[in-house]
Amino acid sequence: MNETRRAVLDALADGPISGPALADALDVSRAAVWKQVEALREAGFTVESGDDGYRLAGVPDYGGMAIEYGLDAPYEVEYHESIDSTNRRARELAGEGAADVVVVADEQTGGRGRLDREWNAPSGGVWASVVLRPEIPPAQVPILTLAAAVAVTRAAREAGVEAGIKWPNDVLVEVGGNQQKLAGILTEMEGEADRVSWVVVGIGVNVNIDAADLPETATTVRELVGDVDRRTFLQRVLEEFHDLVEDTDAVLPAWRDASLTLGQRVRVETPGEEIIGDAVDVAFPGALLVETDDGTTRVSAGDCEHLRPVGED
Ligand code: BT5
Repeated sequence: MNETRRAVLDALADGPISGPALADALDVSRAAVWKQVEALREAGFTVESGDDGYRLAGVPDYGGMAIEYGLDAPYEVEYHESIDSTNRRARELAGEGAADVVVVADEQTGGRGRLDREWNAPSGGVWASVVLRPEIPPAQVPILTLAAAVAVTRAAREAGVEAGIKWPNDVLVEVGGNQQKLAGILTEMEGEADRVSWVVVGIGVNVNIDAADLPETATTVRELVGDVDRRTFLQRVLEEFHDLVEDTDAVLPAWRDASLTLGQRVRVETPGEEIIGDAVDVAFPGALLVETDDGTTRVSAGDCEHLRPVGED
């Protein structure tokens, strides 16, 4: 959102304020104020105009400006009602040099998971891809994926959903003895050996959606606690994510706190082999430490399955 628009919104929220007073405060013409007010109304904001001036009376449920408004993170939002994949679009923007932009869609028609798997993304979910240009080597990028999982878990818990993380990036909820998937993260990047050029962190959360519209292993916020304010939910995810990106030392302790994997017997399918053992810890930038019969193995990537808690027969 540009500076003027943000200033207009803030002034209207503190309103009522007259057109001339607003023009004076922002040092723009009255016609420019009028144009800004019209643009806000078109974006779904309710701007009342009375005898004493303009006043902000309502923010739209969702949409680019609505998500940016009140967002305590320095991201610009590009919003689509419908798009194939927010990650695909974010990669395109990243290639054009974008930074700190979040692509958000109400629905995705070609959402993707890891390893080119399909991701169901009907209307009502939170589908968002953050473009970052961090000054880190590619090998450290997994910490950003973990940060996203922590951010989603925190937002979910604030919404009353007892979510936890399965290594590395699945946000799950225990439903009737089964762990069902509430959210997934897909991180993509481009870079040289020593420095990334860009990173796209794609976050998909099943928010106001019927679980019946998703794979059997999925659950949704609607199913668990009823519909929530999707705008606030996404804002909280982005704010928590931004804080962790700025302070990556805080990621692993937070991840451990939210983890469902540590203390479990696990089977991890890696590209080369299958590892079975006890998940004992996570190490920077995101490796799982698994104690096997042959000692402790450090697993950097793979699909993890929880077998049973350590010590339980
Ligand atoms: C993931 O992959 O969990 C990463 C998902 C990332 C989605 C976001 S949405 C915004 C951005 N734009 C994109 O195009 N993608 C990102 P993975 O661990 O591979 O899990 C994929 C598997 O989860 C699928 O094979 C299904 O079994 C299952 N699945 C598909 N849709 C689901 C959903 N909505 N909820 C839960 N599980 C789902």
